[in-house]
Amino acid sequence: MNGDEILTNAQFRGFVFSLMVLGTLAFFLAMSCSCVPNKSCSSREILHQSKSRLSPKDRSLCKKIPVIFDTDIGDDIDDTWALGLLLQSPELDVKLITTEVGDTSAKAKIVAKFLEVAGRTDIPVGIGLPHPDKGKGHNQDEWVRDYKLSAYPGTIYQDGVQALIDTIMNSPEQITVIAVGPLPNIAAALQREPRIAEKAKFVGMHGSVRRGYEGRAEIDKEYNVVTFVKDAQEVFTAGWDMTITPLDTCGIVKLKGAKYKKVLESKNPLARAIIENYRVWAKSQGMERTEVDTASSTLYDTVAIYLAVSTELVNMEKLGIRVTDDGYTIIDNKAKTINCAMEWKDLNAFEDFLVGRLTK
Ligand SMILES: [Ca+2]
Repeated sequence: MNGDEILTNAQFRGFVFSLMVLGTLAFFLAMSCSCVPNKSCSSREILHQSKSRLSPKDRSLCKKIPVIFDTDIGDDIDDTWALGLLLQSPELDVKLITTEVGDTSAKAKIVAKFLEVAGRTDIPVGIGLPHPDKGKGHNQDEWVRDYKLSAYPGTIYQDGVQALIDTIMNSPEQITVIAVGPLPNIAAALQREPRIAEKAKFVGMHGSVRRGYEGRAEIDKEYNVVTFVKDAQEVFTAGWDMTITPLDTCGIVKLKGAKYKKVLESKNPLARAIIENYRVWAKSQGMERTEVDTASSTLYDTVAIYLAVSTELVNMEKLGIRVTDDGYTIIDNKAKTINCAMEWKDLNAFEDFLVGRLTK
């Protein structure tokens, strides 16, 4: 071994050492970049989270969308499915849930008990405008018979409309209001504080644009619009950005066969709570037990939750939509432009998404 070789080996070791130092620095730099809070996720990352290369920690750091969920839960059962999907969607940061139409205090009990099952009593519940003329209770009374709203460990707002206004106005970020029922609360909030339309966007399950119930070729007066037409007209002409799933897309979502069975037999506490509620609701509707063992009812409201997360699986159209005095939602080029989910690109993939989330 001569002197030149010794020098060369020393230089080589120095070079390797430098590489190791640089590599270590690069590793820590990359780690710190991937852990920046509020980094945004692409819609593809959101949709295919189970297959995504994002680690669970990375996913939890994705920028969340602050939302308020306004629901007439306790009437049709699809709201309960939508609530399950909402709570299983890590992209959404639920700031408040408000109850719509009829006995809104009784309806708040379903929300509160469901949130307890989900371990999400950090979410406040706001009691919406009551309609005593619509009677007491709801179709899921049996599920909350022994539940006391006063026992909810989280916050209950007696004035849900004011809670909705305050949540929007005090938020540093734009709030997305996801509304899946008739719209008295939202219209009242717009009347009390019109500036909410500048600070929030709206995503709803409303209307029937080219198709009616169950994919019919004629349009229908859709329930959420026709039951409180004036309120729908106010919401549909407010200054906010609006996205809707009309019956055209949400009216044909139903789980059956293996997909339904996966939810029916899931041990996930939220899936179990959904099925328990479905059985109670089905009894109130005079349905046979075998129907609940076979398929879901139409899951309209779940599509509004999906639209707050992504629009990848639907064809969106920007259409002028006017709410007529008799409760239709017709295309009118002079009316406010609304983002409408008009057709499914891949309904099968949406059903997989829904089942995957509810049973994970
Ligand atoms: Ca609903």
